[in-house]
Amino acid sequence: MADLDVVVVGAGFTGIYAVHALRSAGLTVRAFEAGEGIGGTWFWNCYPGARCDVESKDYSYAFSPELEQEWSWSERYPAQPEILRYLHHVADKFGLWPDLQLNTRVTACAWDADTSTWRVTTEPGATVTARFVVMGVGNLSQLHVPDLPGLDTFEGPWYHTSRWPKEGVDFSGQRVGLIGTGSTGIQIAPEIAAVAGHLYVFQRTANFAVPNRNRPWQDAEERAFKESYRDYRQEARQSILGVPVNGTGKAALETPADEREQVYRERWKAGGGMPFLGAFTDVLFVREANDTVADFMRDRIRETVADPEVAELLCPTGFPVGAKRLCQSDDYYAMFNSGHVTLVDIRSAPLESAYPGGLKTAADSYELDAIVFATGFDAITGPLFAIDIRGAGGVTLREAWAHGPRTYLGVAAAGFPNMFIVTGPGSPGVFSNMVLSIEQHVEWIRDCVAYLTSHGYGAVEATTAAQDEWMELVTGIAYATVFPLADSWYIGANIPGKPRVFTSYLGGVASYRERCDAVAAAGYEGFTLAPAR
Ligand code: N01
Repeated sequence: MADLDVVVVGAGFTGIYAVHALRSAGLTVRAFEAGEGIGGTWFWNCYPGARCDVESKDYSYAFSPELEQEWSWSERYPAQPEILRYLHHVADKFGLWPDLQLNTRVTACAWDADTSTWRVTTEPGATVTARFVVMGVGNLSQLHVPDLPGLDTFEGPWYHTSRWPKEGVDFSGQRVGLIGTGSTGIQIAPEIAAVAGHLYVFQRTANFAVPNRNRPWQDAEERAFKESYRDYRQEARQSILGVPVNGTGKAALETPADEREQVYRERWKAGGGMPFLGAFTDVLFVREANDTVADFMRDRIRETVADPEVAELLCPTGFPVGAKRLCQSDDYYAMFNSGHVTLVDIRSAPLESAYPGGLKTAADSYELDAIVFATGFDAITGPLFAIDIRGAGGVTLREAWAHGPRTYLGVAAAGFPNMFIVTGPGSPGVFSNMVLSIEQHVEWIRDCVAYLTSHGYGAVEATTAAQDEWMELVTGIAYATVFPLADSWYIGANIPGKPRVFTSYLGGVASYRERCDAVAAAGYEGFTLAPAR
């Protein structure tokens, strides 16, 4: 008999809700969390400026109307400390702490076919058995520090944004080098610039950023969304991205240029990325339509940045808007108008090495007191591969996915019975409001486990045929869009040697939910169910 019904790996938004949902279904469950606190991505990414780019009214659990009503978000886009406070509140309210085990990294999971259980090993070597494992490891938890020659000789401190010191860092008056201009780099740069003596931003690829227009919620706004929360959540479930977006319903290429410009201007004024991506029906499917957004955004950069050469360097080219995560900032571009901020183009003169006093590019040397890496993550598969997962016949997940991840519905993988992945490859995951997708996955997994238990089954495994069919669908949809047209982490392009495959389901959260529900209603079609031993 297994020690537990379910082991959950991670105590972020997934692990916290999984413990609550599975426990409420009468299962014994424990979440193991490597960090010394709960919160997952919001625990680790505590760098200055860390803030969610999905509105707080959306980026929150929907499972409890009471929670929804009692919690007050202070701002439109929640900052990292507030999200962490919210998650603590959830853990307190639902009494989850006894089943959230912190400071415990899961290092290995091995399937035992004789007993239909997983043997889960945690650092420093304790083991526990469970009927099921739920991977709530997140998509962006395995950080990436580029292999930079000489970094060990650098005499100052260096930091990765995803392991920011909890006590903070004082950059007052210092010369700071920031490498990376993705969502993270764009968020942290103005915060560093506000105190540093000089900030050097090392940019390899310019990125699109739209204004946040962050602000406190007005009482009347909060009252309004709380009054209609049930309907609003339902609307979110029926959307594409998991957030209701007010699109025009028209194609950009069939809209007169002045009308299109007006739509973009309104959205620029209102702030937020999703309204841009959802403004017209063809923006994410037709490159020429996407170019109309890109041109508009490049014009805003040129309008904001005083030095025309710097402005041109900051103008993204070569990939569609949204194909790399659309960044949000109210002050990133304007920051380059300060005399103490320098944009260093490492596309034309690559970063070569660190030396005791700073960083060296092919063109110049930069004397620095500190270096900040905002260089992202070995995304999606990285956090799963960090665990030695061995399924049927001892095959590792790494071996099974050597040419890229393969799943059925994003939640299960052939060869790995009784293992569920939350917001993994093959799901809408990173292309959706994560909290909404997490709740949908966790509830589907809870219902699946309940079904197996009540029908006398002990094991569930995706068939290879169902998995192949699903991945073909996922790939077919993805390559009909502009998303695979960028060298992004979505496609694995940011990690040298990683297979370049696009594995997110882009059909939208509504159709995805429908399919998952249909599979369940048909007695878990596409899965092999084995009797309990
Ligand atoms: O990471 P990234 P991130 N030499 O991979 C550069 C979420 N998020 O942490 O583009 C020099 O996007 C790299 O350059 P290039 C969100 O989903 C959300 O910023 O590869 N540069 C790029 O500029 C996001 O997409 C929020 O040429 C190197 C940067 O580092 C995801 O997290 C906030 C390099 C990495 O950008 C990841 O964002 C923050 C090298 N060797 C994050 N290697 C919000 O909700 C990499 N780079 C607002």
